[in-house]
Amino acid sequence: MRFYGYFRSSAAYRCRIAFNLKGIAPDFAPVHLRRGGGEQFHGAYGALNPQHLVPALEVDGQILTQSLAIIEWLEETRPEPALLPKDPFERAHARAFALAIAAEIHPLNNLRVLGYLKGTLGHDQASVDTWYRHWVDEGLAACEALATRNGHGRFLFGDTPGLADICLVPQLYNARRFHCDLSGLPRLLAVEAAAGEHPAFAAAHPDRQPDAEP
Ligand SMILES: N[C@@H](CCC(=O)N[C@@H](CS)C(=O)NCC(=O)O)C(=O)O
Repeated sequence: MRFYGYFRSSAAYRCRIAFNLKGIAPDFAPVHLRRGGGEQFHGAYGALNPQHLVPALEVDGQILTQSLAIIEWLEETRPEPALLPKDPFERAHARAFALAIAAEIHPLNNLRVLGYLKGTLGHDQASVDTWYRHWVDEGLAACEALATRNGHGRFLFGDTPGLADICLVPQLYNARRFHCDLSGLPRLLAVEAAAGEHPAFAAAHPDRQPDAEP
């Protein structure tokens, strides 16, 4: 099993947490998203993932892409420990929370989107940062409300970590890098603190990856 990722990619970070929670350690193949115009576009990886995004997982002759699809595949092939609650309503809430991040916040602030705003449309860095923070602020405020209304326990949906927490922690890491104001998110920050004490989350942190850079 070979995992293609980049230390700062939050989508790859999600998968690393899931691998750690499931107790598996795939070989790691770094894909540098900035070097030489981005290794995601060229050479072997450019051909491996037609979307030119990380992560990807090579397993049993298959190439899996999209972090949530990779995590669902993991869940289906290695059900323990479970990453989704047992109750169908809770599962729907956990999936909705994960999608609120992975399908709503993250795509608007991806590297290629920020690059297009700055390079092609000619916005300056301050405008790009404003764009970034706008979608994070709005998106995380909604996540805080969802977590408060539907969640419970030490983690988002219970006392053990799951899919929603896996999406939350990397998004908060990104938000901090861009100096977003997180002060109105007490529930999310409490869950992040709980995750910080969990070895699966700690070991997945970008700073602890073999391709980490200052
Ligand atoms: N929805 C995809 C998003 C993947 C994605 O956007 N990856 C980013 C890094 S977090 C990337 O490879 N960006 C490269 C680029 O924008 O050129 C997933 O969840 O896997």
